Amino acid sequence: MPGLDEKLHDIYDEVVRRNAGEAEFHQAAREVLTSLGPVVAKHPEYADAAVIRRLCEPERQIIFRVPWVDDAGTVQVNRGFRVEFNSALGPYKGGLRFHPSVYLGIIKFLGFEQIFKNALTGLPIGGGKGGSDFDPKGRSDGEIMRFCQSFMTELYRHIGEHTDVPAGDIGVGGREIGFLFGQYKRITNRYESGVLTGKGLAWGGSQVRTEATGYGTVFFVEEILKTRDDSFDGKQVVVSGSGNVAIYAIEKVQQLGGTVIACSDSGGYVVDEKGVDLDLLKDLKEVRRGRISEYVEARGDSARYVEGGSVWDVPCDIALPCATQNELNGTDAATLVRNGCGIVAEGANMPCTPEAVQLMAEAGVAFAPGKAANAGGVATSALEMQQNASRDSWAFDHTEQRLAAIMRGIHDRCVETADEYGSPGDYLAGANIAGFVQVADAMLALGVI
Ligand code: NDP
Ligand code: 2IT
Repeated sequence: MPGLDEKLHDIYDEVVRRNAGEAEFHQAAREVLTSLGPVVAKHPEYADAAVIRRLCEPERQIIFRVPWVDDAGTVQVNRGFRVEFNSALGPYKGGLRFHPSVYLGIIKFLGFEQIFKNALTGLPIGGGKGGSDFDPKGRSDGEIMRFCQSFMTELYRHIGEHTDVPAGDIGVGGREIGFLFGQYKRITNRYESGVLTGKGLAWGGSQVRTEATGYGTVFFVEEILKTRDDSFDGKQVVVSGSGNVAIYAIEKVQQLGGTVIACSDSGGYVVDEKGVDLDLLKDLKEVRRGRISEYVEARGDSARYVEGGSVWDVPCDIALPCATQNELNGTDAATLVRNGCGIVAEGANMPCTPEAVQLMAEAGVAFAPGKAANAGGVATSALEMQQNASRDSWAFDHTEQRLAAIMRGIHDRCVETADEYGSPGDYLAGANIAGFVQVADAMLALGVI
């Protein structure tokens, strides 16, 4: 990655100073700023209106106490967050993450990424993110429900279909969205479907939302392959994680003729040379909420489990990091390059470290950054909002075609923007610049607010 020019460096220094200790936010901000040199050179009006400095400061940050009672009768106290980062293009939109590692810096990095990602979808949504340091692992359904109810008892006053529309992320899926929506409905006495996305199909959810992030990432890779007159047919793919994004990335790779030979969770990874058994994986992760190590017991001989270690040690043509931030480092990238991997697409948010990104660029690996490659999830959330607003629900095929068209559009916009700003083939520059310019132009039009 090229360095920052002087003006952008000053902005980065200010971000670091004003957000002390928030390493992930610094990293996300730096990654975008690094792409903006040619943009500020061409458009001095952005600097004059302090657009970048305003973009780096969230419009609103909410931090609150979440008290709840566990099954043993003990009072637990967690911390809740919602960072409403930018509403130039529409209501704040972005997921909620429940994971013990959550603190303000994680939510800020995710909210910042979300601004540009949401702009790239071409749909009218601003950027935000929220969550809690609550750890759902090992908790009963009753504990999850009481936690969600307490979380919403504070959050409800800050959100709304025209204000801020949360959805899922790590640790938040259909079950949690149900409990959150139920509490919102009860407190407000409104059946306001558009206040949350990722709802169940029976109560305002959209077809394809569950699948959308993973499918969208694979559609994006399909577009990269098409530029090389290639396809998924016969490709060996490694996917990290085994949650929502990973499972539906695996499903779409298999539908398109590729073979996923490894996936993981935070305990370790499995290698299955015959290809991952998706029915088994779904039952293990979506129904039983078990550990990936149990996959091997059920699968038998074709699979092996490696505790700890790095799933990126498994040779592949295409790598899809779909677990969490900074899960693919410089060493992993070097291993992937050595093993002949040609495409890395981020299903997760910021899974590749800056060292990994640089190494891949130098080695000519096509790198699709998360804000482009995983935008299918939030795009389909925006389609869910459209259906809620018109009290309609669309068929699966129609919705999937919309998703595929959106991913094609994002791909092409990245390519065209990278060309226009002198970095042909650089999806990272293309995504950062295209997302930035759209938000920056809206901010200019709206005045200094
Ligand atoms: P899930 O909670 O469904 O799954 C997360 C997966 O990643 C699990 O396999 C989990 O393993 C693993 N994981 C989580 N944290 C860590 C960690 N610290 N170290 C190692 N492994 C970890 O979440 P999602 O699939 O929804 O999200 C995955 C990624 O995709 C995140 O980066 C998220 O921000 C991003 N994303 C999600 C979207 C969505 O629509 N859900 C949309 C766009 C991006 P374990 O169970 O052992 O913790
Ligand atoms: O990171 C993301 O884009 C998400 N977790 C999905 C956000 C959403 O509002 O659907």
